[in-house]
Amino acid sequence: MVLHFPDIVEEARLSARALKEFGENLFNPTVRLGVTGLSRAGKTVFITGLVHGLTRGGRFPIFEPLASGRIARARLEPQPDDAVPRFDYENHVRTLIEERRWPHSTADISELRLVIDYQRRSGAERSLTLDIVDYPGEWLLDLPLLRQDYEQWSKESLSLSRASSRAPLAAAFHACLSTLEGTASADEQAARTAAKLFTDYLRACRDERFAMSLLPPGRFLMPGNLADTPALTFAPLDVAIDGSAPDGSLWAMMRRRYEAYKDVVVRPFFRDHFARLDRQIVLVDALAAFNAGPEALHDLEAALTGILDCFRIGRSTILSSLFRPKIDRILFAATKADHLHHQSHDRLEAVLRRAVAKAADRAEYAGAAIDVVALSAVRATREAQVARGREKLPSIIGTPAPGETANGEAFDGESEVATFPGDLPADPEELFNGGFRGLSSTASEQADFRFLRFRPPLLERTAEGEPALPHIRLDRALQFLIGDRLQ
Ligand SMILES: Nc1nc2c(ncn2[C@@H]2O[C@H](COP(=O)(O)OP(=O)(O)OP(=O)(O)O)[C@@H](O)[C@H]2O)c(=O)[nH]1
Ligand SMILES: [Mg+2]
Repeated sequence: MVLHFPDIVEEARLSARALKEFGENLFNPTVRLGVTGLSRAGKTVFITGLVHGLTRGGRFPIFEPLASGRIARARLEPQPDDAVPRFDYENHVRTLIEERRWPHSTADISELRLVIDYQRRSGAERSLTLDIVDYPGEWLLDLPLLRQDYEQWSKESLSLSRASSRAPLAAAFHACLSTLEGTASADEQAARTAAKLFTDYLRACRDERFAMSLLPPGRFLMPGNLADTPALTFAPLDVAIDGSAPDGSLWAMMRRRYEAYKDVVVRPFFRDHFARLDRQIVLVDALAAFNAGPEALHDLEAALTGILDCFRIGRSTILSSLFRPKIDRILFAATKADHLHHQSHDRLEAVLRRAVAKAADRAEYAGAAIDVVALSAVRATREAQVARGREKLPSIIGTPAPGETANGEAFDGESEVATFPGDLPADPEELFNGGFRGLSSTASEQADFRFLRFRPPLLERTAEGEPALPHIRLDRALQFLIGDRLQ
């Protein structure tokens, strides 16, 4: 493998920091847990539910250290990284519990430190520090760019944009592309127009209706303070994969900016965040993909493979085995399982397992344990059997958010409804080969291929304050992610 100079510098920085953290870890055992997922996957709700449950002694029967009473308490403490925004936990709890609204979208990285005081199985009193890092999955999907040069990336992203499901969304960009000549002289306006149309295409792919998952460069859709910088003003061009860009050409300009994107965005993310994680949970809104159809599901599968490859990239591109990225457990979680009756939860897990299977084999080989769970971090529904004629249908009951509609009825955000959410197929293959026609309980011709959005649950206050938020299988996730560190 050829190591480029930036990689060597990167390696030195990583090693220095890893050594420092190794020393700190000896005195103060710490687990850095990465929480990621594409936008709207459920990251903010997951962290809020998890921290709320841990700090208030929620019902976590499968999380052994808590269930067996060995956890004395969990408390928030100031986080270690001064330059990373704090996860706005208190506000999110208030929004969920008092306003019964879901928290707003959060486009940036954030962090929260939780200290868990517990008793070892041997009886000794200990503390484990859990640093939870919430970062957008779009950033993670950028990591493969580190292995690609501009020409390779152009070829790959153009061929993706020409695939049948995406080509209609990329029509305007393709029209622009056909007017561009890579060897023509560099032109700022041409670069800006191409970058804008390329971004529009990426945004259209992400649209809920299509729910496509594979969209690097991720920062194009969430530019933050990099908006309008040259590092975000480039697009793929039809150029020879082994050719070289003439000086002063549009191609050379795009190429330089693509490299700048890696320097300004991707490498710092790898160094400052990704390489420091010990454990990782990847949240997936699999239900949205099911409802968008098999193409979205294949897209999701490709994105999951890409994500798992990122964990491998980390391992294989870093020189020293001592300081390589250390993620040793990866959990894939299908979120929002409360949209289904519990009879379908195992099926939801089976589909996700099928989607990560191929890639998981390889990551396991690379030394990380992988598991899959279907969960709901904040459960918004209850279950009931609803009679329809002679049949009893396994249904869910919840309060649809104001403005939601079903079968022509608009909901006011106050009244509860019972709906039959539909079953997932017993055989996951049906979802992948298109045999499955969506879960919506409305007739397929009027289905808008998505679920009713329910409000967060109404909680009764008790004498000790608010009760823990209800959830589904959050305890199983915790047991896998940190159970072994609390023995
Ligand atoms: N019913 C239900 N809905 C959920 C659950 N978790 C998330 N949602 C829904 O999914 C939406 C997105 O959840 P967030 O936690 O904000 O997702 P995110 O990944 O942080 O999204 P970004 O900040 O936009 O990247 C919420 O607004 C809810 O509508 C859950 O456990 N149950
Ligand atoms: Mg969020």
